[in-house]
Amino acid sequence: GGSEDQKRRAGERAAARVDDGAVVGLGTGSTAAHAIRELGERVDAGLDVVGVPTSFASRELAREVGVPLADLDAVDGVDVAIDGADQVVGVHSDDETGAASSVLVKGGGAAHAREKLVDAAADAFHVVADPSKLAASVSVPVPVEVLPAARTVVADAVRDRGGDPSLRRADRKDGPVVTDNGNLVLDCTFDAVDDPRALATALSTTPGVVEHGLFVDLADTVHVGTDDGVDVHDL
Ligand code: DER
Repeated sequence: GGSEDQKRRAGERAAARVDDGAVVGLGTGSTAAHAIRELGERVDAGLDVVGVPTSFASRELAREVGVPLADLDAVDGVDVAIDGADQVVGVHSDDETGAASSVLVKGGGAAHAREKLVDAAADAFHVVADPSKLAASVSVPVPVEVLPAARTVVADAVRDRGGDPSLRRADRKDGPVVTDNGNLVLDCTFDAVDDPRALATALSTTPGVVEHGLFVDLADTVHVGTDDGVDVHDL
């Protein structure tokens, strides 16, 4: 993975562009956490923002650093969302002319259901990442949040599409990870994802799937933190 300094540069740059008076979607994960901390600093300096958290974790951090909060159903739209990713497919940090990607893999933190809700609701969605997240194709497991009762039938459907599903186990709890929404997560490995949009549609239309980690055509930019600064790519 990338360095903490790279993640911090990306998160802080995205937070720096937030306008006064904005409603900001607060992403989940260690890179987005840097953006939330920077927003806390800016609030201390007088910035007027309202954050819409995407997880218990991002809500907790926002409260800790003093970013005012509101639920999605209490605001009139989201101006900008800042969130991390497990993979950003197709963007080459050293190739300005590369075809911009519009496929992310998210869900490393099992927060992708509310992340996708808030990220998609935002007028602008900025991904924050380090270079290790950039890839030419989907090459990490695709997290799929499922209703607990649907675990086996969704696993069968994933296998039917050539995927290898594994129930995400908890580290310091017996049994599986349970999401903020009370559901389970199948991490689905695919040998090759030639058509991410088709896979996304297939997963979305599988009964029992609450949300999957393929974010297609949602992100507007990716801020890639490097050792020298931040590369910003339009998507
Ligand atoms: O769970 C998520 O979607 C997170 O954004 C994750 O994908 C990125 O987490 P990281 O910034 O800690 O790598």
